[in-house]
Amino acid sequence: MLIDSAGRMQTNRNLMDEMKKIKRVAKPDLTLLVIDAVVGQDAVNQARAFAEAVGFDGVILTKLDTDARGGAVITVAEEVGKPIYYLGVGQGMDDLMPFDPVWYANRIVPSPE
Ligand SMILES: Nc1nc2c(ncn2[C@@H]2O[C@H](COP(=O)(O)OP(=O)(O)OP(=O)(O)O)[C@@H](O)[C@H]2O)c(=O)[nH]1
Ligand SMILES: [Mg+2]
Repeated sequence: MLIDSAGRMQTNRNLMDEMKKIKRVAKPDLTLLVIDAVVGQDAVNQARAFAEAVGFDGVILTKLDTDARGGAVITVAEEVGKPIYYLGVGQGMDDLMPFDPVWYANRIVPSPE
């Protein structure tokens, strides 16, 4: 079963408390934080706040089909120490791809070929 919470700002204390309760009650096997690549470096603040308040096992990074490169997840991976599970590359059902580090590295720093 997949539980999709409504989105929330990490600065909204009531909604973060609600998220803690969802996790406490639902006892999920896996908790994924969805980060929109368009938010830039704020991804790091989001991840820190969610790690502290709720805890998560990994990240889905969306909107890599846009101009955003999502480089902040490198800081997230280093600081919070959680893997990236999927990359969002479009608006369709099939546009979640399993994280491929080589594809992602090329997306950030394009190789000559
Ligand atoms: N281009 C592109 N659009 C995306 C991607 N992921 C989501 N979107 C679009 O972004 C918009 C918001 O996506 P949602 O999945 O509703 O975002 P959300 O974070 O669940 O939003 P709330 O539930 O309202 O907090 C929709 O129009 C999606 O189609 C992506 O990887 N690429
Ligand atoms: Mg949603």
